Amino acid sequence: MVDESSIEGEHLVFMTKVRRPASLLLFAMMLAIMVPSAPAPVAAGDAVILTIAGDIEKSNRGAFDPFADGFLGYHDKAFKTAFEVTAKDLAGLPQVTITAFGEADTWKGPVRLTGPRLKDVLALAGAVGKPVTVFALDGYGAEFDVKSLNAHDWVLAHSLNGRRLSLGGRGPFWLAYETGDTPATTDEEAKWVWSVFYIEVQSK
Ligand SMILES: Nc1nc2c(c(=O)[nH]1)N[C@H]1C(S)=C(S)[C@@H](COP(=O)(O)O)O[C@H]1N2
Ligand SMILES: [Mo]
Repeated sequence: MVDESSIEGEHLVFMTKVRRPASLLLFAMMLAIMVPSAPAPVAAGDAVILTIAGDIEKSNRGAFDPFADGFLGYHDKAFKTAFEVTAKDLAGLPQVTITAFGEADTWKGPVRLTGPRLKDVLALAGAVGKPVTVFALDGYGAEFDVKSLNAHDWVLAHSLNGRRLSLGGRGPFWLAYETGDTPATTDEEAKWVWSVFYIEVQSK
């Protein structure tokens, strides 16, 4: 049998002890050592997940830096002017969901892709009405003149069937447009760049 009165008694003694200022301080110090602060999330909202460079009107970072921009350097991308886009920036833009169907043999059927419109993303950097080249992690790039940018409602998708695109999958972004259930031609799909991480803006 547990004697409840004695437990309560001990508890009271403990409480009176920690209420003394010196003990309180010691208690707080011990807590700080014992309880580690929560680790930072892997992908924080302020993580840069896309860089837009070239002939842009808004810039929020310096020129290409061979140290800090190691992966861009690996791809021989150098620039004077660029705009860093964070996950939070993109989350603040209107999100659309499209049904996209490609031709390549890996496709089993149409998929749902969700993300902001490419034009809204480009507007963040003040890159409106200019040709762009969209580059992927594997080095693949597709060029878009203004006409081809306006020919479709291009979506820079971050999610596939409601799941965030992964690095190693087709993330961080996949460029596509609405096709409905009729697959795009291979020529069209060649512009559907997946694993997008860098956009170069050309002068008009
Ligand atoms: N990152 C990246 N995106 C890409 C490609 C690529 O090689 N790398 N190929 C393009 C081409 S030519 C086609 S037809 C489609 C389909 O590619 P998949 O067969 O690799 O799915 O993706 C397009 N997007
Ligand atoms: Mo292709």
